[in-house]
Amino acid sequence: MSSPAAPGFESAPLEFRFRSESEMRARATEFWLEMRSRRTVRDFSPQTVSREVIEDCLRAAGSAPSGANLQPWHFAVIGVENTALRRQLRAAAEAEEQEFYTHRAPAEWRAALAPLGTDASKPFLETAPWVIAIFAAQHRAAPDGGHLPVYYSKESVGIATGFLIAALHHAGLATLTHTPSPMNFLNELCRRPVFEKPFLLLIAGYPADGARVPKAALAKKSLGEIASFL
Ligand code: IYR
Repeated sequence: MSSPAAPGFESAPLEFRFRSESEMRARATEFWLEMRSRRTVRDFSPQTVSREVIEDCLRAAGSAPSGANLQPWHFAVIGVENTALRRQLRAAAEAEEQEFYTHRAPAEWRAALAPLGTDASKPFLETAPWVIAIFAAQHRAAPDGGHLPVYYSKESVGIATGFLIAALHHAGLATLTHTPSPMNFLNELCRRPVFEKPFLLLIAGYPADGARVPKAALAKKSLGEIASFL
């Protein structure tokens, strides 16, 4: 059965590959195990990673679903060769983070972060091969020069970011989701309009030799804790 296209709009045939139950189960397990092996890494190697890899991962991110398919995301990619911008980025992020860790973060937030060993020092912003600043548009340009709304911007950009993290991991890279707060400085540094709200910074590259992860980060809730079948 095919559903009718909305009147006045064209449709295209759905490309969907049906898989056997056993193939589906094997693939679901394989993907879970692959995703489970992802770790947030805080120590990056300066080893370079080709732009082509990052481009395909960004294409994967751009394939995400979004409210009314308006794709309200922008990925500002800053290569390691852009040393001046990287230096500015690090200085601005560390200034905010210094404030955060010493004053702004409430005690219980600091306590929640303590086992992860994060601090205001962000050397990876200068040394990791790729830094991707992700922006969420709050509206879009109208043909008359005014503004039109976008829908579910945060949800859409969150989904696309999840795709990007999964794609980078699948490609064989380590990532770090970094959230300097507030991160308004990113608009100016990345030359993005003010109606695009910084969403997060994603750092990608190889882990440094001997990189370690906090044991606390390995503890993931069980299926019974995160899901209920009603
Ligand atoms: N924004 C700070 C602090 C931080 C917050 C959360 I929530 C983390 O999971 C990790 C760190 C930073 O990025 O260091």
